[in-house]
Amino acid sequence: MSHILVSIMMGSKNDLSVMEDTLKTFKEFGVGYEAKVLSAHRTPKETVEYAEKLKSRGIKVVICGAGASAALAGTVAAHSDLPVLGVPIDATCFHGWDALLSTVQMPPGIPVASLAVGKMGARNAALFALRILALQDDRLADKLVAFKEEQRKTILDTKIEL
Ligand code: RP5
Repeated sequence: MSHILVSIMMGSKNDLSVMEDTLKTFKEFGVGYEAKVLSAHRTPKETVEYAEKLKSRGIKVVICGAGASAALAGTVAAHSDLPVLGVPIDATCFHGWDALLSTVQMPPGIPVASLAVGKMGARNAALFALRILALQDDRLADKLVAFKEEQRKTILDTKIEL
């Protein structure tokens, strides 16, 4: 795989069943990533240390998936200047509402771009990050155009038979 440009963080190994769609999308597009389990609440010191080093290591975008009182994306955004995308995960009796509000409702000054709850958000977080990277990578931009066209054709070719 190519040079690591993206960091995919998650608050628990249990988030991988959702976040795997993010990893798979980068694989599909041949973009290098690393995946890391770190928790804003359970490993606060290590999370900050990791976030602070991301930019100097050449990482361009960070994606954070977390459930419950999801502070991971906000914490990483506070300790890094990189674009941070948050994926709220359904991990409690509130079915992701708690994580969505924790992720999306950042105080002005520390931006986090929140995606949809769950697998839709995990997939779109990767596609959004790819669009950011494609601003400086024409080959990747071409791949995204081809992907969109393929998606369009799949919808138009769909036959409904009863
Ligand atoms: C969050 O708490 C994690 O992101 C996870 O979604 C949720 C529950 O974690 P586990 O108890 O399943 O490890 O920090």
